[in-house]
Amino acid sequence: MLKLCGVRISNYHNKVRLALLEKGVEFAEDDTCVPSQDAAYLGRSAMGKVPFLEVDGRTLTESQAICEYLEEVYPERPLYPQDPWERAKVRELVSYVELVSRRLHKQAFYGGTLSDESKAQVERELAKGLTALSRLARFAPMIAGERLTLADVCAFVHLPLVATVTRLVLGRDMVDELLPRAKPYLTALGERPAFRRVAADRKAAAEALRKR
Ligand SMILES: N[C@@H](CCC(=O)N[C@@H](CS)C(=O)NCC(=O)O)C(=O)O
Repeated sequence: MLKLCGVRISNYHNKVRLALLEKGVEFAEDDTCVPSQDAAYLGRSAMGKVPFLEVDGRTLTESQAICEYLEEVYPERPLYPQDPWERAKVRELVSYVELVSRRLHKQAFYGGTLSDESKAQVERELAKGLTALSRLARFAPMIAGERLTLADVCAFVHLPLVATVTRLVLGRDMVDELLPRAKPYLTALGERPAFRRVAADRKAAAEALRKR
């Protein structure tokens, strides 16, 4: 039995959770695992991060590695196309923006301050990434074409977060400005049962955190 460990406010955790749900893979969950540098925790997650997947007593970290593993072991409801080129194009679509925007989290969520220079650099890189994404994204109706892929899963968990942090730190919603087609697409995606469920659970987890 698989067990997904992490927290439901994490976009990476939600990426794996959505992949599991959309693929129809049975899994257990421990949504109380918070990142930690304790030795015991590091034995389960070498970087001390979430999420990680427990598989028969072994653990696997890194959301992308986990999703690729799931794809190989549970190919029945694929989240990648068959064609190698199209598969690569799905991977390309998930590469451009999220990690860059993460550099804004320190100021957006953790009370830190970024220098104007750092902010300007992130803003420039994000503008490039979002513009590139707007060139490649098909929205037909899914981001890579007709069928749901892991790129949609990633878009759903990452793009709203990018929008939030750019609004909070840079004073502009860069997703709305540079990828305006994302909004109706994300709304439609959010109507799929698995996506609706993960979004509702993320909201509940965020509210619970605020009340603490
Ligand atoms: N590349 C990793 C990133 C995981 C990650 O950064 N998770 C965050 C929570 S959203 C975390 O555990 N942060 C704690 C830390 O950086 O120590 C993945 O894709 O799984």
